[in-house]
Amino acid sequence: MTQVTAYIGIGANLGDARANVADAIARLARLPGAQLVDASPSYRTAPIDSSGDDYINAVARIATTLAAEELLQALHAIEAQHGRERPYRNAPRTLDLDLLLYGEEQIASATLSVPHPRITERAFVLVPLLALAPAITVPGKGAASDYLASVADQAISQL
Ligand code: PH2
Ligand code: MG
Ligand code: MG
Repeated sequence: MTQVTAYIGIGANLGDARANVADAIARLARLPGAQLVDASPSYRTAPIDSSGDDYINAVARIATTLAAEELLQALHAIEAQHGRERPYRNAPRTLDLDLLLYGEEQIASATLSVPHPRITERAFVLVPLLALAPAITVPGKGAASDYLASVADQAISQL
């Protein structure tokens, strides 16, 4: 079966955020239909359009035979296992798993926007993504590294 390389954005700022991010990576490694290929370091980041404590963020690269929608459902299931609640948009969360990139595909459905629409606007995604894949391009947007300068004012430090 065809393997697709996908990138998952991981974020948490409630509870033991560091442990939640580490556990998310471990759960991705065990996900049926997917193999964890690599994970970025974790970073402490200031909330962007969000509130509460600083976030812990990372990005994982997987190889998967799951369809994009199946992968999204699997990510939601892992969030649910961490007790994720959604009281309002961008509320603090125990765990957020976003499908950033799914091969070279561009998907715009009722449930899924890939590439993630704000990849190039957020240091908490761009910096770990580029740590894993320095030459990566974002379908429709070009080289991810071209956007680093525009997020240089967003606080981020590697743990
Ligand atoms: N996620 C958001 C909104 N704001 N800010 C940081 N630093 N890290 C995040 O993961 C994050 C955010 C929406 O999912
Ligand atoms: Mg998110
Ligand atoms: Mg999300």
